[in-house]
Amino acid sequence: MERTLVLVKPDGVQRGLIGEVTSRLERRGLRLVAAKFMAVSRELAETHYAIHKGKAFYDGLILYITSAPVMAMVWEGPNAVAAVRQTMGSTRPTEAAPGSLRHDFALEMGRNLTHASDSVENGDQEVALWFKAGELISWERSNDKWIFEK
Ligand code: DAT
Ligand code: MG
Repeated sequence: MERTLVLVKPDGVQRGLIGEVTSRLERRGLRLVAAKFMAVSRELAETHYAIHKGKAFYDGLILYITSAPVMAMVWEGPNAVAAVRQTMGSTRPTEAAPGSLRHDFALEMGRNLTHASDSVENGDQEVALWFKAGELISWERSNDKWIFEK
């Protein structure tokens, strides 16, 4: 089953939107695999955002993600990566589709509430970076067959 890392970033936590994000992913039919409320070390932030090192917004991004706790989660389902990115909306909130989280709750790229893996490969890597194998729960939901075709 495809898995993706989701972070409710510090702004989402501070604004009391953990429930809103979680609720939308549950409602979509995705299945929760792991969750932890945590402070993000500078080292973890730098590894997670290594691809953006050297860009103009990098220092601000590291400060932002380490500034307050985040809610880190793993979600799974068919096409989980694409489904979660769609539910989050585009990186720039003013370009996010109406009804997406970033459209409904954000205005600026530097305060865009959530992170979601952008490919299946990155999803696997990010899940391994943020969670230990023993923290990932494989389980069956009673209504899975009404949401997952196979
Ligand atoms: P996403 O979070 O949608 O995957 P990304 O991986 O391209 O976007 O960038 C990571 C974060 O960095 C993004 O959520 C907000 C910030 N960011 C990206 N591009 C930016 C830019 N041009 N100016 C300011 N912040 C930016
Ligand atoms: Mg990204």
